[in-house]
Amino acid sequence: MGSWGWNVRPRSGNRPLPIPPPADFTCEGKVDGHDFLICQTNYPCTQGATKRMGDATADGAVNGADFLIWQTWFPYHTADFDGSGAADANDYFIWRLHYATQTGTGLADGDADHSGIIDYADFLLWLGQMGPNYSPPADFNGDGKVDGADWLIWQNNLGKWPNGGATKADGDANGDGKVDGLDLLEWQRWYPYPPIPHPESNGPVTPPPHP
Ligand SMILES: [Ca+2]
Ligand SMILES: [Ca+2]
Ligand SMILES: [Ca+2]
Ligand SMILES: [Ca+2]
Repeated sequence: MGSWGWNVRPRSGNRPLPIPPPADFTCEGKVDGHDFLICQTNYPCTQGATKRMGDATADGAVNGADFLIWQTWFPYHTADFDGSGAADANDYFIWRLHYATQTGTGLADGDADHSGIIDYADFLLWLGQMGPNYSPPADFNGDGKVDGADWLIWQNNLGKWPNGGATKADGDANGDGKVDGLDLLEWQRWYPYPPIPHPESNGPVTPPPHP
């Protein structure tokens, strides 16, 4: 096992991939038809099988149980772009950076669906893994958006808790119990959220062939 605990922002280049789901036999961050084919090719196998051969249950066999696991996961595209072990806020900022600049292409740059382009579909996959009710740290009124209403909450409460005690609903985005300039910075980091979709036609195209 490697160390999955690193928490650094990624750079382009060599980076370990996120923890792959049990049915991701090719270990590239997605569960798709290619993984099914691997399972099918090696079925039936009663001993000595590995995950790369289609053994999702780690019992050394490739059998019906592995197909069921594949079914449970399919279709899956991880949105854990930084390899932290889970989709989280840092992954969102990785996606947004490359979405804005149109420079990334790989999973580590935010291409969750491996389409060869960083687009809004990748954001939706990330959001799906955060949960439909995800509320960013700067979403003070909890409506799932970071907008002017949240900014007003921050402004109205600025400086009211010099010794701590403020909550997210009061305008404390960074969890230090105060409402101050750091929380405004966090609001600015997120605003606007959800991100505004833009036409995808100006990005790098030519998606790689899918298995
Ligand atoms: Ca992550
Ligand atoms: Ca994509
Ligand atoms: Ca809000
Ligand atoms: Ca704060």
